[in-house]
Amino acid sequence: MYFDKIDKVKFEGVDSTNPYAYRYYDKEKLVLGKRMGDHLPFAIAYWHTMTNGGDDPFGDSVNKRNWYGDNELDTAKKRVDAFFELLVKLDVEYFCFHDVDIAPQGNNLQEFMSNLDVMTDIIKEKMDETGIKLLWNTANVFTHPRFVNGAATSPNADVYAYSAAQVKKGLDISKKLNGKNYVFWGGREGYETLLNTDMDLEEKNLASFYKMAIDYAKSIDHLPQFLLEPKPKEPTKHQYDFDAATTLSFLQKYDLMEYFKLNLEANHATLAGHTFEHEIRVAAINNSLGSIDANQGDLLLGWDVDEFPTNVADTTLAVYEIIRAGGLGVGGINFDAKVRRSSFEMEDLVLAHIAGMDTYARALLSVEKIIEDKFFEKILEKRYHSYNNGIGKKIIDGETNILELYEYALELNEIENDSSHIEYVKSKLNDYLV
Ligand code: XUL
Ligand code: CO
Repeated sequence: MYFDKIDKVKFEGVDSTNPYAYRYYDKEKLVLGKRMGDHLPFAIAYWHTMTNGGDDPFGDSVNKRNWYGDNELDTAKKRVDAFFELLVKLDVEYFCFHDVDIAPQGNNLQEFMSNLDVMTDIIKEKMDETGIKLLWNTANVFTHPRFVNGAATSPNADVYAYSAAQVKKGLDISKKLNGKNYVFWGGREGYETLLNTDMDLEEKNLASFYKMAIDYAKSIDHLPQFLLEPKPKEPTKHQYDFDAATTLSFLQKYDLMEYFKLNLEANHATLAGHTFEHEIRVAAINNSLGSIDANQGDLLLGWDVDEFPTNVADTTLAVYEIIRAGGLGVGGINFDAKVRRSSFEMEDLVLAHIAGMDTYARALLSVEKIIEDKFFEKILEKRYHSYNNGIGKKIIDGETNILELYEYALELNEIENDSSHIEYVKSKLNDYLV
């Protein structure tokens, strides 16, 4: 036992004063015709929860963890035990990891690959024992110094090949652990200055990389839903997958839409100058909403702080988009979030996930009220009513042309618009928050 001070976390209702209980997350509760647990397929991120030391540019690691063993492999094995204990205690059904999170990298690629075999055998056993599933895995091709200039967009072909090898293994692992999705976050796929960058070559190489991954996945008879995770900056100044729209245009250009959906992250959206709900809507209207990385940024900080989500209003707007899009399909809600440096106790890992899960549960309950009340739906109907008949209907049906519109406009008197009453509309959201 690693979290020996913690019992299984249960739903105790809003009046509970037990910090180790869910006050809103009630897995079995029916919401909008579906179990809350099915609306909110939560996943825990291995990297933030198991390997993060709590260090920052000004300070050393602070996190108190009790899974350190005699050597790296021993620690890695203990981590798996602790991780599954946490998943079970929190009643979370999914998890996500990078290759480097779960196994020591050894002295060369061969050693890394065989460590991965050892560790995934152990993880598979735990999965079979608990019924916990792999939401997605990915290859970390950005931390090691060899990736200093990128991976699949590196100017160095050997780095490209090395990254491909990690992805090949990642897909083998996905098959072994029956992963539902496979993620590509373009860690250092971007650039600092055009003076030394062949953007066209780098983007073409990136597209070929994805095509090779698809071909390989098909060849091993395991094609998970591929996900690209947009992020505008950090670590590079210009990341190629800037935001949902940019990433979709890349996928369209290289004919990859069939295989990829998007993994959208709240803090990446805000770094791009968007809201999370904007990114989700852009994906949804392009049939590309795949999965989400749940976290939040800090308006006062301009980088990726990956806080656990605690803002109910913001989360409600995101969940509203997810529900309107028909849910996440085989995707899920991965807490790509880390405890703050001053939350260094083991128990903080539990409290942080409870906070995130209760925030999403409150958001879902708020969305239920929004949908049942139809207030915003009615606003939409009224706002676009000019397209229901007459010239508006012709525009929608593609049955007019610019000459007809010209003649039509000449006959118009001064046009009057309706006020949008934006303040009233926005403040109405507060009435639904749980
Ligand atoms: C980095 C980030 C990653 C990806 C997986 O900002 O979000 O953790 O989610 O590589
Ligand atoms: Co992420």
